[in-house]
Amino acid sequence: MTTLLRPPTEDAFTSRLRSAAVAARIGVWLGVCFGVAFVTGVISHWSQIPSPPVPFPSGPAWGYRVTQGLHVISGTIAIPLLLVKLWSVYPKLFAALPKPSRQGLVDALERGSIGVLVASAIFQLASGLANAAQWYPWDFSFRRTHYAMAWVAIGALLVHIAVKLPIIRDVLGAPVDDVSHDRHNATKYGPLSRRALLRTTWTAGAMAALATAGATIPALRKVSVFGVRDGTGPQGVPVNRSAHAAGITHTALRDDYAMTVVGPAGQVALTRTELLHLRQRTRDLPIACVEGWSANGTWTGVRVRDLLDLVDAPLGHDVRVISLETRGHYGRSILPANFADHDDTLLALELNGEPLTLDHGYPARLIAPNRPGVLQTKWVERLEVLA
Ligand SMILES: Nc1nc2c(c(=O)[nH]1)N[C@H]1C(S)=C(S)[C@@H](COP(=O)(O)O)O[C@H]1N2
Ligand SMILES: [Mo]
Repeated sequence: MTTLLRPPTEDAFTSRLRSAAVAARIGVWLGVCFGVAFVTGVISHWSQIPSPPVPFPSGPAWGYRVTQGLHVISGTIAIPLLLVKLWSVYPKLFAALPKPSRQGLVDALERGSIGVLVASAIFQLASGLANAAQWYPWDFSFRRTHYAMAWVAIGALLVHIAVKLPIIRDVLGAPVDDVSHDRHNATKYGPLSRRALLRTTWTAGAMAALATAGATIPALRKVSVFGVRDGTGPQGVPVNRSAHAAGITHTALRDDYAMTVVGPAGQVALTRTELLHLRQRTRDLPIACVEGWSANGTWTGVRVRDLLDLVDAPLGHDVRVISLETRGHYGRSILPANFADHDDTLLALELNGEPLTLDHGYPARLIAPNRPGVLQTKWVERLEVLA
């Protein structure tokens, strides 16, 4: 092998910034970000299980908006933190292979678990970022894969923390410039102190948070220069999938549109005018997309429970919501019983005082409290009470 191709050795890295003292301090906040993202991610996954064994709560109405906003914000903050942390421990990648001994085996296992941690963490952040940017350059199901990898990442993270705990304790208990855990030749001062490197990292994290938070916090909209969604759209609410993209422009505007409710007592079909003649209710409820943006709306329409009463549906049954859209993945959803019977769950006909625009789900769309946007089915044409 020529010298050009030979990888560097661990000793070739001499900056004293690449230290356990720096890595552990960033690691604490990285751990917080991954912890928040994991818990909120599990909540999001739960909310999307069609008929969950443990019912997903139908309140508070803003719950999913907060948890999913936190999910995307914490994941975004983790990106600069992870980059600096990887930089600070990068020399380890070139450490000599452990000797075949008992301790060597333990070292090898530890390094293997760090490999899994790094790979899964990068996968989670990269796939999550792409998802928040509505970019799906892959064939696998995002939700299933991101969820499965979350367990891999959190497991590897816990192992990593357990293994490193003695060092973490030591370096966090000592001043940041302490050198007792430094590699022996990592002594070179750079243009930056450790303290300044950490400050820069925290600033990068804060900027990452600001750059995305506007998608969910209206007051920050103007600062969120990198926000993929600016939080606006027709009727003051962003549009996720347009009527054109869903291919329902013609069917939604047909004169013979009717909403069919199917239940134990048979079925009832209602035109939009007939729906407008039923008792109307108005509710303030957010649309909170899994991709991280959210917006409040004032919705007016018929309570789903009132529609279920028309076909004598008893309380406590899940309802299948079917859209005019036949080609996407989100043309159907299951409305769990606790949502179907909820006083705030509407088949909305109006948004913010005007008839729904085609893009927001005209002639009628579902809106329920504490439900991920992806399940707030638009262009609804049929409700089926399930056994
Ligand atoms: N039929 C149908 N309904 C749908 C979708 C869809 O693709 N098809 N997208 C969902 C998603 S992902 C979101 S976030 C909300 C957004 O609603 P809005 O476009 O009115 O803001 O609609 C939901 N309802
Ligand atoms: Mo969404």
